[in-house]
Amino acid sequence: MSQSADEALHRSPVLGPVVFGVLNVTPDSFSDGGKFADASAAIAEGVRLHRDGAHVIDVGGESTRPGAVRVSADEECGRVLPVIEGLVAAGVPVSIDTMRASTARAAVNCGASYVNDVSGGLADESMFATVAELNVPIIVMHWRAHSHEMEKWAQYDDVVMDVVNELTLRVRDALAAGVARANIIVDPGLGFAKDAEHNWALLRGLPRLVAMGFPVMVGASRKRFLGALLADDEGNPRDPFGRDEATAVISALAAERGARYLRVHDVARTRDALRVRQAWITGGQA
Ligand code: PMM
Repeated sequence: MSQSADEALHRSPVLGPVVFGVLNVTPDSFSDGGKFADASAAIAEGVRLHRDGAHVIDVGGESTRPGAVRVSADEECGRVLPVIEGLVAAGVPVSIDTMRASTARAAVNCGASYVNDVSGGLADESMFATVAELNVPIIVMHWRAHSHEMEKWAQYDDVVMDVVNELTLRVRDALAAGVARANIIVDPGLGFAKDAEHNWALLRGLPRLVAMGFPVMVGASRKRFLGALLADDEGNPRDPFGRDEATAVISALAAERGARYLRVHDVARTRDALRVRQAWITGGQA
């Protein structure tokens, strides 16, 4: 997608947010792990998500689920680069979900047009300088620690204020490294060193994140706090695939409160929810 097309999409309150379709090329992601470990199956899934209405496919080769251990850079690149090449060849815009500058560079060289760094530049000190040089948009997510130890960092005074303050520091470092202001997207990082209460507070406080002055991405899709919300009478959490309607509702509500990017697994349901919102705004006019 060209920069101008993307801008047209994410600046219009009527057309609504840019939708990123999640494509985890990992054996162990919490909701879709293992399904797309083979490159051709992953490419076919990315093309399907694009047809469902994803503007961009977010390709990740390293699981970030709570407790996950890291994979090597070679392993990560071996997983994602063939998939990115295949999607780009099929005309599908791609984002690379990585914490490594070297993987980001290789992915952009293969045609990826966004870098999605869940560590907000903290895991690899050369990430921001690399992205500045590559001159692509970067999602700077709020993050405190790697997945194997993030749960012990889920402590906040006022989670919205703390996340805004910490993201402000990350953005400051990105700008200092030469990342263009127009290339910065921020993300509260739902579920990353956050429990359910923190996630709901961040969604409720979304306008305070929007007030930072950067487009905001929300990634609530299939996350554990939705499983807990939708638990059965015995308290068993809803399984990840049963969380897609809840995710779609969050997509519409988040768009209403100013989110400009949504990262979801079930693109079709989110696009439907956004169409309902659009019809609501326009009174049903096309
Ligand atoms: N969540 C996950 C992975 N990458 N990227 C951004 N920007 N925001 C998120 O909330 C986010 C992310 C974890 O979810 P997954 O295992 O379903 O990909």
